[in-house]
Amino acid sequence: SPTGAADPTESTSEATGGESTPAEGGGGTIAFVQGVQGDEFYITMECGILSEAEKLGYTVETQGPTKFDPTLQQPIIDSVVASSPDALLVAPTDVTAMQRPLERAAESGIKVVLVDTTVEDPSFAVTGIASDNIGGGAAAFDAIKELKPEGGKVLVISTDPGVSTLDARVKGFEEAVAEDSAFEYVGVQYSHNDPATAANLVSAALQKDPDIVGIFAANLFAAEGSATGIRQAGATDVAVIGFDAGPNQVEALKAGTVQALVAQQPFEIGVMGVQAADKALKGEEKQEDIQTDFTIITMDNLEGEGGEAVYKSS
Ligand code: T6T
Repeated sequence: SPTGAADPTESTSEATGGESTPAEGGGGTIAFVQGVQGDEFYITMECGILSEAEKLGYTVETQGPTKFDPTLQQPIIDSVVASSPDALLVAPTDVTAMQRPLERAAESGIKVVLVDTTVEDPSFAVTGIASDNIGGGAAAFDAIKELKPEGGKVLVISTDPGVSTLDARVKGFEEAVAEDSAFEYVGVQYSHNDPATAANLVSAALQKDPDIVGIFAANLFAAEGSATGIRQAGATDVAVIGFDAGPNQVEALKAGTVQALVAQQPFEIGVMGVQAADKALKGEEKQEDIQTDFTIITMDNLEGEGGEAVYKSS
């Protein structure tokens, strides 16, 4: 659940493990602040962070807000600053609201690495590591086009404006639709990262425009809700393209409620985040931003290598 009701508010993982001696140059602490608790994307990222932290000898403390909401994330950042970790890996929940809190973290001497999302002016950060989100949005449109070559109306379900990744995906999708006169864009609706809201938005949109042929659900919870909305509306012929490929998304693909997934690389983002923090702590305070790849997954390549389906960002 995106509210993560069953999850503890904080989890601490001793990545170095009991008695082991920290690797040379490591031995410090890294705070990881997720966009939201209980999100398989950030859980997978945490696995990458823990794995690399163990290799490099860091201890990791993971926390996340119960909702994808800057008013809940800001106090977590403030308490992280008070606890003075060596580095902070963070997925900011809003480009504007999280700017000052994260700047303050950097000003206090913490090496800040932005993972997944970013803020308006990330110049205080060591680096930002994120998917090619514009490319992912464009690829989602290509997937709809492949499934619905005759064209028609298309809808986007996002979470909230101001989330850098989601805004980029929507932009990439919108630009691609605008170039194809066979398709008509009926707009973007915001679900506040809540699957039930996404389901209601999709049902209402299908009532208004029963001839919608495709929906781009721009993150995990948007996809979960969109699939439900389509089922409730009995509109089984609508193509749904989801972003992210957690276990539930793969199940939805197999069940046929979602036709394609844009899979990011959250584990790798976590690994690279720790490597960037480590390099910053060893003196490389400014590093190039890193753009990670994504893969379009359909039933055709789900079981295979997916070789030709890997989109390399240019
Ligand atoms: O899609 C990911 C992430 O990239 C985005 O910034 C927020 O939503 C997810 O965490 C999926 O729920």
